[in-house]
Amino acid sequence: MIWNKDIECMGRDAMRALQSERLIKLVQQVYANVAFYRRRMDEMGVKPSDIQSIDDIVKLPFTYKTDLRDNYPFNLFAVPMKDIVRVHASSGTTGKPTTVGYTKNDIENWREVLARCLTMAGISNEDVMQISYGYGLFTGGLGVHYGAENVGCAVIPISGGNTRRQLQLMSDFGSTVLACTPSYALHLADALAEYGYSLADMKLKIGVFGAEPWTENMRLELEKKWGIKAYDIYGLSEIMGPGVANDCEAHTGLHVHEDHFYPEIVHPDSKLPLADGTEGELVFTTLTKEGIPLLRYNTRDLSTLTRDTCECGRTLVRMKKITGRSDDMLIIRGVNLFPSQIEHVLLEMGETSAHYMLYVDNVNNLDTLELQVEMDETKLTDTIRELQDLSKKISHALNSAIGLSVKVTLVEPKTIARSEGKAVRVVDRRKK
Ligand code: DLL
Repeated sequence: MIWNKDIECMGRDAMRALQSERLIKLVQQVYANVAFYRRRMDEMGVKPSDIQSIDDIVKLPFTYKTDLRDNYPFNLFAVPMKDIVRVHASSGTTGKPTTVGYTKNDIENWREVLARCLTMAGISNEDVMQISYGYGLFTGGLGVHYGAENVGCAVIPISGGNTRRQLQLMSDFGSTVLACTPSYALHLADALAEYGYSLADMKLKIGVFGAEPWTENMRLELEKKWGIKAYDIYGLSEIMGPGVANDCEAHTGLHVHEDHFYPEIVHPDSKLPLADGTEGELVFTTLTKEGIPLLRYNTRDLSTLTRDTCECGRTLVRMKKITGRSDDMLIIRGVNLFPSQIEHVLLEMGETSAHYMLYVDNVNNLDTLELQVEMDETKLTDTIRELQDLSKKISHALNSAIGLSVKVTLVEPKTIARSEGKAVRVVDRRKK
């Protein structure tokens, strides 16, 4: 069991002292090693010596996803490549992903916070853990994997997809923990009977679900369907990956590992800090990260913070379950998708017009995408073969750009509704 009581139950003053010490060091480090931050701080007239305690964090510049894109791939790294031992990536707003790098210490800290999360969820070395988050550039699979090994679980690194095999191995190997997105967990539960299984064939006790927003009702539903205890794990690749926060058995918010990731809530428009209990954009500063340390990274996730001691005894600040986002990012089967990525692919191909509408549905608890796109007036054709070929070509290009399969339907010019204000390009028909 990894419960770092010294940190997780630390008194507020001691935690603030630790955060202050770490912030001072961090600011010196990024000012010296990251040209982007040096420039930003110079522009704002802030010197590293102006940062004397964690309260001074409000003097520092924010960082946005676009800053990672503009510094693609490695310009925000604060150490030379020889000190980087791993690279991960997630969706950017256009063609380029956002890339992050980890040093050995970063991986060690990640293993530690993840192990704390899993322990919070009651997982121990007695458990057999089926990790059905995707392995690869996405942080879900490998991130949870290292933490589960740290706790001493028997890890089954099955990765995502292939429902039949997921259920077969869950039954044969006696998995006691399932780690995947909540929507996939629901899909697997509903598929049990179809593949000839019942709950009696399974030993599942605990679910560690995250990577997409889900409600408390969905949590209760998953607990009922599987007969398990379900926990919420939160994180994002820019800050570390899964394991930034997790809920405990009280389910009254997710404990943020604030000795590594300092959270703030800011107003979505003014970007001014908001008091505990008020909803706004969640912002994190990485207090210990070496590879790609970030100052005040605006996640665009909406939440609130509370600093009361939890009934589990942990004093770590809690964030409420994410209620939504302040931008247009969609999460499809755990994969982040910006509508602008679709537009980017269409424009790059130049074979259709740029008028499109994306329909998001949920069929058997799996998200599906259909893209309707208007034909180019100058390239109209009635030949079915040509239409099919073009749809396939677009679908293929989208798949390789965004990693999701999209059904493409070509429609006649001027058939997609034009909007008078902001263009409406996405119709999300998934039930919330
Ligand atoms: O989704 C990391 C992760 C993997 C978290 C596995 C949990 C489990 P990204 O691909 O960078 O990283 O996407 C990060 O996903 O800003 C949120 O909008 C959303 N998100 C992640 N976890 C949760 C959660 C991973 N528990 C983005 N609840 C974040 C709600 C979540 N939204």
